[in-house]
Amino acid sequence: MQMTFRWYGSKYDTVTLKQIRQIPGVTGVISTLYGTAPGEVWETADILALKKEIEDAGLSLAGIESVNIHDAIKVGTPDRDRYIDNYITTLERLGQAGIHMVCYNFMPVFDWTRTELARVRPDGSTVLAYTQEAVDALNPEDMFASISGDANGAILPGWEPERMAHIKELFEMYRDVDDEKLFANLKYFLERIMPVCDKYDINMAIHPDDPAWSVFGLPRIIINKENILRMMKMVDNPHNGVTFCSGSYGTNLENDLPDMIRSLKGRIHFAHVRNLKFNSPTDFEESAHLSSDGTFDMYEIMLALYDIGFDGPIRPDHGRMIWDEVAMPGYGLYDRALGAAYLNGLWEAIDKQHKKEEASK
Ligand code: DNO
Repeated sequence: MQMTFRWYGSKYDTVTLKQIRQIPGVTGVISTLYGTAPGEVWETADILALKKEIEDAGLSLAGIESVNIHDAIKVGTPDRDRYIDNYITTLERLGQAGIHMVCYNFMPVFDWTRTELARVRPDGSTVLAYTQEAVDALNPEDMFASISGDANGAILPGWEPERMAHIKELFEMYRDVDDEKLFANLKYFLERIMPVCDKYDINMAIHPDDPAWSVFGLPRIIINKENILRMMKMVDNPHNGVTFCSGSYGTNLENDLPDMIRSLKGRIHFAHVRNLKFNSPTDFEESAHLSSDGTFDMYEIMLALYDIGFDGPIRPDHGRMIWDEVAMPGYGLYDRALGAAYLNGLWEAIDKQHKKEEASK
């Protein structure tokens, strides 16, 4: 595996590449052209400039998170092919620039959804949190207003104000889209992009829906083992793979994370590893990465990744806000750096133990 760190670009991020370079064991950056809208073709010059900036800082551009999918593709409207053509051009240009991993999601309307961006924990840190009761009590517009007011001035991925201004129309577009239709539209999209992925060896890594169930009545399909295996089979190409995000699949306590990882051998192209602390099955907060601070056994998650021979980029995920940092919720420097160091420590221990056992056989 390659330990990486998500970075939104010097125009948008409070964290600098120099700081990332100083986190022990972090060698790569996961980035994007954050200013581009879903559906736009990415300019080669912008891709190369991003890559150069990262390489000049002594890091590698280990993949893109995300090249977002236009709603026309998810809904399957008659103009979807135009947007797929644009997507293919972007992939071609990324491939030509030597980038081989692209993370995306197929969530209708919103990307990930949280109901609080700064829940205070007993140690005074603040964290992202979700409680189903709050979602049930709100409509999507109110939710957007409450979330954007708490974002420390940052634009949250998937909650771009331009898109949210059309939230009613977006909901209207998805009125006739159910799970089956969404699966069919995903299949159509994947079948069209696989040739370019084969040509440039680009691993597509779909991000799970977060939380892993329907919110506001919208269909959500990338939520559990059964559905992702269905997705792998429906377009059975090794470039059709997943981002294994423990914090997203983990929102549903019925998802057995290590078992899911083992069932996806060869198809996990990117890993987001973080913990969650559940207060009830529908109320959780994003605790520190450490197992004992949350509900998941992080050792078992890392062991499963090790056992399947995972060799792609991995990153710590949302961090707490600690030490008075002011940053995009979930994406400050300090707690994610602690997360990276912890995950590297688990990996080193697992690797050494494994090698010792092999040597004594
Ligand atoms: C949340 C992230 C997601 C993810 C997208 C991928 O912090 O993990 O926004 O980047 O769903 O397209």
